[in-house]
Amino acid sequence: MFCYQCQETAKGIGCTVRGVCGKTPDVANLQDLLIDVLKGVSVLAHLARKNDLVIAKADKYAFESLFTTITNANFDKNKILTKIREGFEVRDFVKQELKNNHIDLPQELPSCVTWKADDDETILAYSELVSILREKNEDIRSLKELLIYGLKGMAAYAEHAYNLGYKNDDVFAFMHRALAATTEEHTVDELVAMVLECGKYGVDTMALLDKANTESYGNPEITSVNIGVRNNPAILISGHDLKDMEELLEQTDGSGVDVYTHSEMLPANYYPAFKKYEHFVGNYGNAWWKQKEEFERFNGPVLFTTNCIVPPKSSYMDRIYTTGASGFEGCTHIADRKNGEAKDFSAIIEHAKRLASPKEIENGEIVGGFAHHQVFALADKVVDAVKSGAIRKFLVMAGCDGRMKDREYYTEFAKKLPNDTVILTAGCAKYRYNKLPLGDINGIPRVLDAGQCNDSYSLAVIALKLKEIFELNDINELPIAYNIAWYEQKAVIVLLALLSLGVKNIHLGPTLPAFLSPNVVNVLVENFGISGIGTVDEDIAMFMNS
Ligand code: SF4
Ligand code: SF3
Repeated sequence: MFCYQCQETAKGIGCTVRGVCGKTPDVANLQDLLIDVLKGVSVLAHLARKNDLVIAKADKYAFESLFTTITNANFDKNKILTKIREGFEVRDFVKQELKNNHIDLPQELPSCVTWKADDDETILAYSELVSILREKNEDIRSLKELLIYGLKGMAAYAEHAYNLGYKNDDVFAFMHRALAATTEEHTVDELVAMVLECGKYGVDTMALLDKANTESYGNPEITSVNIGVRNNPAILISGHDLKDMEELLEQTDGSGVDVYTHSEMLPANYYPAFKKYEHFVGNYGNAWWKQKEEFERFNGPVLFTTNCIVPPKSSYMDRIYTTGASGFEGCTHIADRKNGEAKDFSAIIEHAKRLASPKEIENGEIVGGFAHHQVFALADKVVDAVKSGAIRKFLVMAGCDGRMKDREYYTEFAKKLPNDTVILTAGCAKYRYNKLPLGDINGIPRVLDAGQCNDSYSLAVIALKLKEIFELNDINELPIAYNIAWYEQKAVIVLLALLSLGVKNIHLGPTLPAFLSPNVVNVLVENFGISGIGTVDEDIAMFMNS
């Protein structure tokens, strides 16, 4: 196996024996093959689209497959094997559609369009041959993988929107075009252009998901979220999928089972449609990587709607449920919706009833809900604070958290920031500082949480609005600095989206991605001023003086 798609990759180079995340070599190789089969589907789907033929089955297969291979989403070998087999069928289906429409296939087709096998053994053996290291040119590999990781993040957001009945056909067309491009010979310049285009479609996808979420559940509003517990049996829901959240709340209503959010589901507390449920108690625990000790104490079952799963300890493994793109061998998987009907959460609800109530690990409240609509409602206050000098700088600190010790940087950074600064955050990166007593500026909290990682879109919308209010020509003239933490591929699409909006001088940490070759790093430094992080004191001095 060789995988270097996340920030915690072994030795900062690549996982080769077993993933730091816990991914086995079999699963890693099968995920490579799944992407390879998907490329074959996309070569054909792109050809179809060039001839005005849209094949919805190929679109759905694309975002589901990409999402399944995102870090910490799916560790289940059988699920990946099933998805690979489904890919063979989708490929055949698209070929047939092309034939029916008299669209000729090219004479020479890459192996991703043609290779096929029935038995697990042959598939497993072949999966070892489709490593990303097949591409020998380091810069080309770097750019192609950067593109694919951007697509993975985009696919996750596209799937959440799709689950709510929203889709953007141009996004699907781009996914196929970009995946097809990774099977072709392209120059560095061409691939750089495509990576930036990926950022543009990333913005569109996040805008679509924002629309889907807010039209379905209302605009997030300032909310004090309880972080303590009650004395009822309960379910903990993790991940990012709000449709699952809705259906779980609906089905637990009146059952005597409480619901708590975990990690990236915390922002569900900010939505009017969810806040109305009396049995929706609040948030339990912290970012994903602390789940081993926290799940032990929660006592009740845990539902993963997406990443990030840490391979569970045997002591609570029977309490872990997965659904959607997530999966873990040995855990119960809740099946997808069929014929427009809700998922059936009765098994996890009945399981919860048999278990003890959660053990308290902390108490009190945290405040969030500062997505674009809420911040615009406070715009006068914010603008006055900037004009009077009460707020000197905003620091965008969106992104991911992770388990590595060097992420303590972000807690220290937040603590040491001058009192006339405000942190704008989104994603699970917030857990490094969202429980610190950082106070407020004229009633504006010094940490404004917009929501999940995809709600970084809100932060961009806020920046664009401020640019308009202050009548500036360039988004980079605002008193906003970007110190982003990344871990998995959703942060990659957030980064590419910010670049496509013209944001410069983003600092990315705790380390730069291993998949960026030195030459690709140079391109990003020269064109966008991207850099890593330094020490807390040096960085604060640099941000405050820039
Ligand atoms: Fe390693 Fe990250 Fe890949 Fe897991 S996802 S195998 S930790 S690089
Ligand atoms: Fe976190 Fe996994 Fe990325 Fe949605 S839950 S931000 S790491």
